[in-house]
Amino acid sequence: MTHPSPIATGFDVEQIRKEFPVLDQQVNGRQLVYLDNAATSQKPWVVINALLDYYKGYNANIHRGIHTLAEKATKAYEATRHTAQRFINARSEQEIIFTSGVTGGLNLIASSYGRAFLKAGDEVIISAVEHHSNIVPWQIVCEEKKAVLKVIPVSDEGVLDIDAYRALLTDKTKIVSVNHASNSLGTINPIREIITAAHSFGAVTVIDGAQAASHLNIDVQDLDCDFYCISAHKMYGPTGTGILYGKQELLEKMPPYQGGGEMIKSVTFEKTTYNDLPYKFEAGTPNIADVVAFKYAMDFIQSIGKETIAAHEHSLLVYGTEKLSKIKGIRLIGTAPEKVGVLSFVVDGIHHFDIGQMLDARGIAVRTGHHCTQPLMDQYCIEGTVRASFAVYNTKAEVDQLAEGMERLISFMK
Ligand code: 7TS
Repeated sequence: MTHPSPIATGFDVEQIRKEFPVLDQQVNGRQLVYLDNAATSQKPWVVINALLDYYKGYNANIHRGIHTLAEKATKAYEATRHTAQRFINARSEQEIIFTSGVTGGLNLIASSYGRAFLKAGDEVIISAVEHHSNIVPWQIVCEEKKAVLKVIPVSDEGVLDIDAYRALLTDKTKIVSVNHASNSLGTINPIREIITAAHSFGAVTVIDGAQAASHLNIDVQDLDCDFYCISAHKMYGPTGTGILYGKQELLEKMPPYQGGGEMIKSVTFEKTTYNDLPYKFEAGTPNIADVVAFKYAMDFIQSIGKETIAAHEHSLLVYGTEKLSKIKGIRLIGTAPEKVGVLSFVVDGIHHFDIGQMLDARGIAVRTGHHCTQPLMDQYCIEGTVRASFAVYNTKAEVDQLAEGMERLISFMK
């Protein structure tokens, strides 16, 4: 979304903040300013109430019971699958697998698809801006299969070098796995171009949507990606659940990832036949409560509208970039023209952990460190950054508080 449309009239951030009870508190004697949304977002009442309602009213194991509570729980669980299918415009609900989150989804693809279809000499391409969870699973399977892992380079601004990517693609490329948006820099990657180029070499594409799902429109049919992974907790939903989307024909031919209850049709000691999609990939009792509540997070996003959310966050990004750039001593890390609401920065001579602690003393929650992107930090020759990341409930006044906090801290320390 290059130029988000103006914020819709009727968008009232103060009204939205009331939906998030955790925001209404003092931290270290100051009103909480929560700017760590790329790590995890806060939860609205509808999600909290869905969890309460489930545990208070119809907690039961799903798919197997015929009693009333089991049926109610099964319906609620499957209702989330239906909502998820529409949320990303998958062709069918069979293409929606519930996982523990993006990490769970990527490991499933690497272990199942990677182990089954990679062979010695094959190539897997990732990018320089990946989170460790989109690096390590591929390293594990590449090592096992003697396949080669290649990396798309990134410019100093944080933009992937697409010419270099095209030069990496060969007939040996079997998988291309990149994120939709970078958690450390905020860069929105040109995934449509990446997907089309990969397909022209017959490679399958995996998109890590952890940082995109609550900000950008996702239409998996339009993108034509083969796999897409999402974590619920980064989009106002509960921790411990997420979606793996996969094209049906690929999921059908993949072997199961884990064995156990639910994923089978019949078991004898001689042979097991596996269940149909999506259950083939959902072994054991799943995270029922969190999946049930996840529906309400998606409904919450849709009720505001992704474009409205993106426009609001973009205005905070533009405002914050301008404010922080003016503060002497701050160096922004990641200045790509297309970004989600992530502001990463360093201050030469002050360690990012110290900055994080001093901001916390003023009630401001930011992330510090390498953000699970160590190779990317190595490229910038830094250990880590301070990262402020925005969600629908953040305000310009909060950005002012961050800027004021930084100004005071720098003048105090230098
Ligand atoms: N991919 C990206 C791009 C991410 O930002 C994260 C989490 C993951 C994958 C893993 O997601 P999970 O839900 O399975 O843990 N990123 C961060 C972060 O930036 N700070 O804390 C977690």
